[in-house]
Amino acid sequence: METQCPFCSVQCKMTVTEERGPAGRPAFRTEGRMNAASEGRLCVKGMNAVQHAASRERLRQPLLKRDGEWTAVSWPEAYAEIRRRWAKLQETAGPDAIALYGGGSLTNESAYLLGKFARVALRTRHIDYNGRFCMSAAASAGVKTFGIDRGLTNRLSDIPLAKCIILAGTNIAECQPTLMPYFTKAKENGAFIVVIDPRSTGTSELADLHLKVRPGTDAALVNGLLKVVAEEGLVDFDFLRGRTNGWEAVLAHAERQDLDAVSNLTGVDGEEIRRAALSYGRAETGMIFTARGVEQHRDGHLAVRNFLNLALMTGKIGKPGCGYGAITGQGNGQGGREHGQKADQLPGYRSIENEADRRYVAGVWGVDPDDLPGKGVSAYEMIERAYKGDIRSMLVMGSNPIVSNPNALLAEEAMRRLDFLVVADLFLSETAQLADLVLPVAAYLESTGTLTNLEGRVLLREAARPAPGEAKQDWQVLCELARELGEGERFPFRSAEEIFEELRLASRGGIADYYGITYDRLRKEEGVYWPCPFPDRPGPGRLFEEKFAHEGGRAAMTVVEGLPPEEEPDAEFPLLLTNGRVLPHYLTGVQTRRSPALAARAIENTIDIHPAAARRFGIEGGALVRVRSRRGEAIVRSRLTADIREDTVFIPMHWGGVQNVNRVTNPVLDPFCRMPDFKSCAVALETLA
Ligand SMILES: Nc1nc2c(c(=O)[nH]1)N[C@H]1C(S)=C(S)[C@@H](COP(=O)(O)OP(=O)(O)OC[C@H]3O[C@@H](n4cnc5c(=O)[nH]c(N)nc54)[C@H](O)[C@@H]3O)O[C@H]1N2
Ligand SMILES: Nc1nc2c(c(=O)[nH]1)N[C@H]1C(S)=C(S)[C@@H](COP(=O)(O)OP(=O)(O)OC[C@H]3O[C@@H](n4cnc5c(=O)[nH]c(N)nc54)[C@H](O)[C@@H]3O)O[C@H]1N2
Ligand code: SF4
Ligand SMILES: [Mo]
Repeated sequence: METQCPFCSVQCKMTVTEERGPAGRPAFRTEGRMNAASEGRLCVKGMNAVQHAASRERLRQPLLKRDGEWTAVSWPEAYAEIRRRWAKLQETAGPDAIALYGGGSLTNESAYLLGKFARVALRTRHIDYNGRFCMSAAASAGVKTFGIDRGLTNRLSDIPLAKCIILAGTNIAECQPTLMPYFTKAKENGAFIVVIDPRSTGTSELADLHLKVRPGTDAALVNGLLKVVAEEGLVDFDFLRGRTNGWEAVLAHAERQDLDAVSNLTGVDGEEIRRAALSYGRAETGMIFTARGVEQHRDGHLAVRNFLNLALMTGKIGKPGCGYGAITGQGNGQGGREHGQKADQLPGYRSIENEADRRYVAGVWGVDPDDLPGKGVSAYEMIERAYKGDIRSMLVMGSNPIVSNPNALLAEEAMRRLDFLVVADLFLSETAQLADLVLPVAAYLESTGTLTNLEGRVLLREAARPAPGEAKQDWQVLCELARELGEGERFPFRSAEEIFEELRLASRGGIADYYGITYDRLRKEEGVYWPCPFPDRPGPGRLFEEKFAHEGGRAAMTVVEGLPPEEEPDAEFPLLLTNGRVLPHYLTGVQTRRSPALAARAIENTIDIHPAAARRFGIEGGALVRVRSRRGEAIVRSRLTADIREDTVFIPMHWGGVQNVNRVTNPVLDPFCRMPDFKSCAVALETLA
């Protein structure tokens, strides 16, 4: 069976062979398959991805909760139940009482259809998705600075051409492992690698210079880098004058910075800031990559914009070996953010608040533009509205919100307060356990659709195996449900390809233009970069060679103030908590904890503590530790390691229940993009008696 790994944004291609194992049970062999991104490599998650897909815990039938007990029901019964419950709510509380919550693992077709379903079948403004927690800061920064949000401005094959690479808040060795050879190749070619991360990681092993930044202070750190670039005459004035707006103010602001103050705030030595700036500024070519370490903060949008200021200030973009990358997270983290799952978005990256955009998409959908609802609110704000009772029902498709939202205890209570919660999933996830109705859906091996990888390359993944039991594809559920609601006419699709044909039209002329891409083309060409307006021409591998995507062709620079973390440690909560990922697990762990080979590599959640901090707070290695913040507490096992800053602790995000780090995290939102401040909050530790 030819397929693609369901996990991260590299979307490694693979071949899975079904064999007969011991006692006649099916067994599987997985091998990497040649493709332009991973070049045939697979990481341990891809190697074992078949285990969860073939798990006996897969949902096989719709389940309805009656008096607290699950009862298997037929699909028609499930749809009828949804119709009854929703009709009543719409009548008594209005269309906005129903919300949809999507995900970045959905195919482009399902994500597109979910957006259409919200606006056309339900006419609710309430739709958003888990990518709000993932790509929103980098996405909004790309749109504001460049006029377009495509994660990588370059092909992966440009990486080995860069002579200096800055990896800020990105742990590629654990999160996109099959991309590591691009960076090792760059290093062999003489690249100088700067890693910015509060911890030593598999990625920082590549570094020539590691800036162990204090969590939440990246924007300030970049101001320090800009200061040195300005002082040392490393500014590319020709580039700034010819291709950007706003550079004068950014330069003046950089010149005013005090390197000692930056050093105090960020916890990075001034000399190291100088070395990093000189290495990048003097290098002939250079690339900057950011990921969630920089972005998941209350100032994530501006922190990314400051890195973009740095790239522009030195003219390092739009040329071979020069560019920027926001390393996309989920399998379809890129495509999932382009076609209307976002609260303010219509397909093709169009805006739901723009009259012309509304008219165009309404035309494709055959509805009156005035009937399209307005903009809704972000994922965490939908949770808050559910908590307050303004949202009364939710359909969750492809996410596990009670584990992945910040302030998870509130998220859980919000879900409990809903009148009617429907979850479409492969498994009885933590969120599904709270549902009134659970719908079984097909996994990656069993569903056809397109996914857009981190480079902005659209890939076709075809179904290789039937879904277990009565599980259906996500888009199929939406079409059938639309029919039940009397809206079938606008959801007549019999295949993913038919949906893609409509998506092509709906995205045509938009920023994320897929019009030139067809299934036939994808079968022949392996993948096509967007924007791709013409069926007979390739999409661009490298963006911004001549102009940026804003009207007038110039990039927009902006002054960024360096802020301290929102919650500075104090006597009651003396440490800064950050969090992230480990190699064998994926997101909330619903899938990887059900894969024996992956689960065995990390069976419980842990907290990394510096030995000096552990001494100070009387924590021994291997002890169960209660981690407390102003929101709540989690219980995890301690690991003493000098890899982390003394003032910082780190907890992975892959476990629910009392091990869930999000019981502790801070839900304050970035005002520009509504990204929560996941990655810094003040905590206290104590050993569990
Ligand atoms: N194994 C694995 N791979 C994955 C995933 C997974 O769950 N597991 N998830 C996928 C998804 S959806 C995503 S979004 C990506 C995420 O990919 P990444 O963003 O690379 O992953 P994280 O571990 O969340 O964070 C990256 C690094 O940021 C550091 N960091 C924490 N706080 C700060 C800070 O304030 N500043 C800086 N500069 N660094 C900081 C952390 O120590 C960590 O090493 O990975 C994708 N790949
Ligand atoms: N503290 C902290 N919290 C974080 C983060 C962090 O770094 N730190 N990172 C954030 C980020 S970047 C992300 S992306 C989110 C992710 O958070 P979630 O959206 O909660 O992530 P998953 O665990 O992938 O949940 C996906 C669910 O969908 C199911 N699923 C898988 N494939 C399909 C499919 O094709 N169709 C359907 N219907 N269901 C499917 C899975 O079984 C699983 O239950 O978490 C965010 N939360
Ligand atoms: S998790 Fe990512 S890097 Fe690993 S095999 Fe899957 S797609 Fe490739
Ligand atoms: Mo993500």
